[in-house]
Amino acid sequence: MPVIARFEVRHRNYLAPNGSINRPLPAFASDADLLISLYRAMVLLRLFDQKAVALQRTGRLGTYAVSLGQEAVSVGMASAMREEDVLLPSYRDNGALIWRGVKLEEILLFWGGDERGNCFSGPVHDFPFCVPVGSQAPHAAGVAYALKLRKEPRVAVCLFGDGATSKGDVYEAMNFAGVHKLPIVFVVANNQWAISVPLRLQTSCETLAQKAIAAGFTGEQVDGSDVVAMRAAAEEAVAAARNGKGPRFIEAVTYRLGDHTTSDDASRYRSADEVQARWKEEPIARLRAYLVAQKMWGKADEERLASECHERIEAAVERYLATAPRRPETMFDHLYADLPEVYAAQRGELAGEHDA
Ligand SMILES: Cc1ncc(C[n+]2csc(CCOP(=O)(O)OP(=O)(O)O)c2C)c(N)n1
Ligand SMILES: [Mg+2]
Repeated sequence: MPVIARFEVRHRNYLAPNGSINRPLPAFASDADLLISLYRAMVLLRLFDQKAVALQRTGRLGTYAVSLGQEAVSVGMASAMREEDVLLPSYRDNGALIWRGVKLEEILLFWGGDERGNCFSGPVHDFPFCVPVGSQAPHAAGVAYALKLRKEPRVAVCLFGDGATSKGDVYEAMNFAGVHKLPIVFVVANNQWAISVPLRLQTSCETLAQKAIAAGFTGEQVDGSDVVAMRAAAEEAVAAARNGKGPRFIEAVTYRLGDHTTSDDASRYRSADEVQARWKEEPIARLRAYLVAQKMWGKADEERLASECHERIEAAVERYLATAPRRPETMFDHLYADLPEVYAAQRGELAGEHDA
């Protein structure tokens, strides 16, 4: 029987785990300022995560999901977007939000249970954190459809995890995007785990990138612990989508070095040896090794960066803790243009109780 179709999936990597170069770097890597800004963003995110966990452990923050080990994914993606592009993040994409101008105290507010955190300082057209797994994918396809109808040269960037790739929402969104050649980039942060479910129980595919083939567009696998590779893949995919070439799919292969969230204890379902081995690949030490070898970065820079991050984080925490909670009756405020009588009564009751 004749072969009627053949497909291939490419893997992109530039920096080896020890910071040496595996293949010629993309053009942007000659811009030391850009590489350093990616490095700074990843370090800020890691230190901010540490502080957020400390706040949660001392009862001053709700559940929180760290990006430990996968900082390069959200930072690399966001760095290739334009302000007018639209970000549709999951709950683990703080790196992208911060890059796009969301304040640290706004992120803390949201995870502290205050919806005002979603009314953030990033682009107003960006979407809020999405906690229901994969449900941002159909939203993203809808956004991209609107951008195409309006003939606006903007791109929707949708981030989700490996677990989300088993959801109908993600397949449906990808299929729709392929049919209509929408300006959208789907990015899966394949961190090998969906809470306690390992990748081998998520799919029997060799790659997640190949899932794009069924939707009729290109899927690429990228070393998601190599921020240079993430940025390069993002640049190409965002440019293709902006230039009318339709959707792209990026599988960022990385590893979740931390617990799923502060409500999880990963030591109950995976070995310390597995985690230890993966620490050798993590993105921050990798880029630092490259920058130091190129004499772009040194010990004094590292110390200055640590103290700058520390000050910025502490100031944000102070502003967060000083924010007075909303009055409970405000929970009714954005439900209806005209609040039905039954809710108006409840609102009044709560307001009264609160004053009492
Ligand atoms: C629709 C839905 N089902 C279940 C959950 C509970 N849940 C929260 S995170 C998660 C795992 C998601 O894993 P993955 O997509 O790999 O993202 P990661 O947490 O690894 O970033 C699950 C099942 C949820 N939030 N939403
Ligand atoms: Mg995952």
